[in-house]
Amino acid sequence: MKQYLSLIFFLLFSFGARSQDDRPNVVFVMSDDHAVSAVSAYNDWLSELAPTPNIDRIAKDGMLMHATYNTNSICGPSRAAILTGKYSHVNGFFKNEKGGDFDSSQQTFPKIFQRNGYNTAVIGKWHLGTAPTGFDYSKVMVNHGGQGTYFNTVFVENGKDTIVETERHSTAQVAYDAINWLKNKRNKNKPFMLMYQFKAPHRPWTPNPKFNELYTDDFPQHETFNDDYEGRVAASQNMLEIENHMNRKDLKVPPPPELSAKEKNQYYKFGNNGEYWSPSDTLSGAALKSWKYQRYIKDYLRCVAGVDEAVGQMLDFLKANELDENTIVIYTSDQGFYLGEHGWFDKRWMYEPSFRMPFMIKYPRKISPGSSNNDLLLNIDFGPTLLDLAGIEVPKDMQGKSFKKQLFGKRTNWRDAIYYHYYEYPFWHNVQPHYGVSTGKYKLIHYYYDMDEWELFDLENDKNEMQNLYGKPQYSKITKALKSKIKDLQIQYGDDMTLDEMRAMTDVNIQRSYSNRNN
Ligand code: SGN
Ligand code: CA
Repeated sequence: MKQYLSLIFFLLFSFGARSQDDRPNVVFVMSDDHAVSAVSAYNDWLSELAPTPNIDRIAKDGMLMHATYNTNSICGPSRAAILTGKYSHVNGFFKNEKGGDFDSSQQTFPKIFQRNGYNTAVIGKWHLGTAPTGFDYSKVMVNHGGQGTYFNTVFVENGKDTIVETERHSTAQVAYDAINWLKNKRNKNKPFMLMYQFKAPHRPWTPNPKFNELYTDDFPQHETFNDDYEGRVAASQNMLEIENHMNRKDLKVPPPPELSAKEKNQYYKFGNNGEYWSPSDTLSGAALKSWKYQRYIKDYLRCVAGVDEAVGQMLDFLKANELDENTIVIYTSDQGFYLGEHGWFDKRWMYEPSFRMPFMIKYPRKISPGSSNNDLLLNIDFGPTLLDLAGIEVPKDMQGKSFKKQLFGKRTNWRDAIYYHYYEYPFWHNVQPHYGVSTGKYKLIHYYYDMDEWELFDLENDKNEMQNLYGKPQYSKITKALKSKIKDLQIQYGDDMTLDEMRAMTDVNIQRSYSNRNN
């Protein structure tokens, strides 16, 4: 009898294991600050000049999402929102600076994958303070305040061993480690869920030297490059102008050789707060602004070229190892970025270039190649969607929604508006805390911290968001409707605090656990 029982258990177990083997693998690729306009699949204004053929292969083989947005457009907060499927005020990680560390004891989608028999790993940029949880393997950047550096990147492996990588540029290192995990470290009896996340193309935009000769010709400037911010008070108070807030490190201006380490640091930082500098006596005004822009955009796009190469290596690896048919591959970025739109670099604003994220996904078994979708998606939807694709139940308390139906080309009732809330102020870049709503056709933003300013944009007729229509009588009806939509969404997501309570979140002052900022 005992023998029979164990035979039955054996059979049950092996069938269980076999059905698990059929579940899709996941490779979630995320870069840092990669704007939609710098992903050529989107056919945006930089596409022809700076193609990303490998990243675009994901869209060609799968679906390109045209309207994916962020709930809070900076690094840690976006990553926390992705992991938890929840807005910042719910997952507790609402700013990078002095907002404390991510509460890693809470529910995240990788933990749920792991609990359901997946082998899980995270490699690369993490930037959440606490060590990753929910991963069987982790190797994340810890130096420069958790940002990591482009060279001599310091990683912590599995929460304990510190490794300084001196051989490769950080992009090449992360790509190498990701493929190495798939090849040599994962448990091949289980489906896998791998997240690998580049530092590139984050500030200070230091490319792998092998790309230094790429882009010799100058790039055009965006049509809003010389924006004067008329009618947009918060925007006029920014500190992220290419002309006025880029420092010498950003633009790779070598310091005089006699400087001490401390002086060198000061030299490089010069410019952050609007201090005037020029690399030569003859360069000033519009010519200086244009020189800074060219240095910036070329280095940024060279960093993107490194990411593109790395993505190609992963796609080739999956194919060569017959893993591509049953593996979901996603490419996204933690948020968008300004590449000279409004004269800016950086992110944070609810304006399109930073609010919007690239997102494409391939899953040859289930998603039609060359397909696309225009529904309003949020970063908090990624976790629910991946769980749903893997046949795992999505917890009710996740605020994002699965968009599996869209991926399979099915019609579905979907949200008609998306809600946004940004908190970090004034450091870095002096972006006023704000919340708002977008329907894809109209956007209403409220800047509330130490001003009371509203902005309304007609996105169909003013895609660059230059004309603030708030207060114009012919828009009073739509403004009223959008304000009530904001109320509804604030109640739905539990963000219905008083303005004072919201301001208090901006004022929170809890040091991050990383102290190593100067590497
Ligand atoms: C660094 C950058 C800022 C940037 C933040 C946040 N300064 O502090 O320009 O806004 O990161 O970026 S730097 O001189 O240190 O590069 S995020 O991607 O982590 O949100
Ligand atoms: Ca970022």
